[in-house]
Amino acid sequence: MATEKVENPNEYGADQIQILEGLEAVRKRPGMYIGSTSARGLHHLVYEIVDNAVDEALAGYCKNIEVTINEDNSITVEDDGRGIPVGMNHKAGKSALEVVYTVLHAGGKFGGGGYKVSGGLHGVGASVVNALSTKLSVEVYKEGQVYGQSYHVGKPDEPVKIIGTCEPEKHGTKVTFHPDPEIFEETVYDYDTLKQRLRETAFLTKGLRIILIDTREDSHHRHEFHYAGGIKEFVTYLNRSREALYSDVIYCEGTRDGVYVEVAMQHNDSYNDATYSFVNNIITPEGGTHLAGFRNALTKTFNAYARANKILKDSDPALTGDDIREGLTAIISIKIEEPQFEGQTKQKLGNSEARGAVDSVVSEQLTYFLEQNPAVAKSICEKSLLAQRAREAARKARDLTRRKTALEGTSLPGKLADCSDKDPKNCEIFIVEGDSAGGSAKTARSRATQAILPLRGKILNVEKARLDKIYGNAEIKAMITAFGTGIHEDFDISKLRYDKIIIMTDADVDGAHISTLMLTFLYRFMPELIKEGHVYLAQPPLYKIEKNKNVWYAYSDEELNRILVEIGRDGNNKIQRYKGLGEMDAEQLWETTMDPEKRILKRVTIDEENSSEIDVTFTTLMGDKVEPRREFIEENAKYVQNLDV
Ligand code: 28F
Repeated sequence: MATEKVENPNEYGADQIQILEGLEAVRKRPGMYIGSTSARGLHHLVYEIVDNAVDEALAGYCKNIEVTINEDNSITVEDDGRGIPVGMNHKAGKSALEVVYTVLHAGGKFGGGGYKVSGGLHGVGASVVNALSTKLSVEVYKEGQVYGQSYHVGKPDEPVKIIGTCEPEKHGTKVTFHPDPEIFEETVYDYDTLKQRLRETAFLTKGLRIILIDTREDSHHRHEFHYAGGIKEFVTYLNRSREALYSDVIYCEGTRDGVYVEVAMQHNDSYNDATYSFVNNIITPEGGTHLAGFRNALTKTFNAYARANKILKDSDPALTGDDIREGLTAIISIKIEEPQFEGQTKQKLGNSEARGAVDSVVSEQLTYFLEQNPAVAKSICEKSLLAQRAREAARKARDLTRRKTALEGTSLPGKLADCSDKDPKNCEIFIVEGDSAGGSAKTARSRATQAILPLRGKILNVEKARLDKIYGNAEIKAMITAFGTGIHEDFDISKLRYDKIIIMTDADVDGAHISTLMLTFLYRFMPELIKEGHVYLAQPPLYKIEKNKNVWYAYSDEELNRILVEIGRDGNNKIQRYKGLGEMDAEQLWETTMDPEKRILKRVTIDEENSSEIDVTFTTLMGDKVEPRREFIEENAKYVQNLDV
């Protein structure tokens, strides 16, 4: 039963054995506690510790949290809260501090049974972080004393003791941990990943200041996040690359049935719904009862307002939720004692009381806001009416295509060179920029399993177009019919005709732009294809190197240099820089980019926990505002070198 040798049974009671077994369980199945042991899990360690400090902030005692990436990739988190209690916990027979860091808390403050729910343990993860760290040390500042304890792989080196003194006014907790490289596949922290998450945490906890510092060599950074307006400022941030429809951010707040509800929203001139919901500061990518309550309140309240003010006549059909949410950016954030997460990935809130609480708070306060701000109310109603008409036109266009396909059978687009294998699992489709590259790809392909769909020129920017126009676009129609899945409410991933959708564009500025337009379309209209891992980017080579009848291909400048060093850089190499796919003949295209045995493909992924940031990226890159785009590209130059401003 015990996994530890016990020298003296009087020193180690049953409690301790259980603790060791608990931490052993964490090391055996780390995925159960932090989701994964990839880079994602590595970053989760930071969030677990920060969450504890945030809880102290929510309790009203902590105002500042500082997160430091140390030179050796260990992490230090310090807060100015009350400090974890250090006194004796009589039940456990040791300091409360030691209990927090060594006992695997089964339930914790917010329940959840010790299992990972939607990316967090809700402030009970200190012992988990400890179990997954080679070394961890914690210090508590209280009344001029510094208390401390250190651990190796979760086991205390010594009991909690006073290790020094500090200013009598100083109070708080500081933790440093070294993630165990035997557990994690990746032990290098990514500054931007932490930055995005900590910014989001600061938005969700108004007034809290979070400072992130990178002290590693060659990557000194510092960011400070502090939002007095909380989620109101979150909405302003999300809309910063869009034109807002009105200047106010609408804000509702209240507590019902023990559920604390906060909602902030603002419409912009785009056509997308960018609503993000959170429970206890954790994003719920699949929504749930809180989101349902919000949507119900929104639809009900706007219809009531539009009818009462004769914006909708008695004979007009009601506005749908989709109409009202066109161009809406919203944050719904609730705090609840015992969240119940449902669905396969446990990302959907199930508590029924949350539905009523959000509905009631939003209905009441939104009704009041609309009465007080008739100009804002009118502009939202008018945008919704336009959306209603566009949706009606789009529906007619779609019905027409549906009827057509019913009559003529599934007619695939004329430009598509389909593959002969009928089992989608074996099949892939290349979306190719330009007719000439399309021609080479058609010659090069393996006919049985590879289909080619050439697109002419730049595809429509769906970020700037309404549904009726989008459905009318020939290139988009061709893709939708080729994929076979349908779209929106008709979308059915089981009808997908290809396992891989491969975007193949030139390795230059225009090619990067076309890939981004394609990804924008897929992200907005068929996100499931990306989430399920069906979307890829082909990687054509940048250079061809020839020497003595031998041929090498290089996919980056570094690779070119490596090859040149290997084969000797002399007058006998002939280096060719590819400008576009069209410059390769069919054989070269096959060898370098299409042959499943040799090619490089990049799979496109969505980190759902970061979805608000992905949304900001797309609107910034594809939207109308030039200045935020320029800034974004400057800041992210290393990632988006190829995008034109
Ligand atoms: C760098 C990470 O973990 N900060 C924390 C507190 C404060 C209290 C607390 C934490 C007591 C026994 C559960 C203090 N005084 N930062 C942190 N600050 N935990 S974690 O209490 C935890 C309970 O077990 C605290 C009075 N009440 C609570």
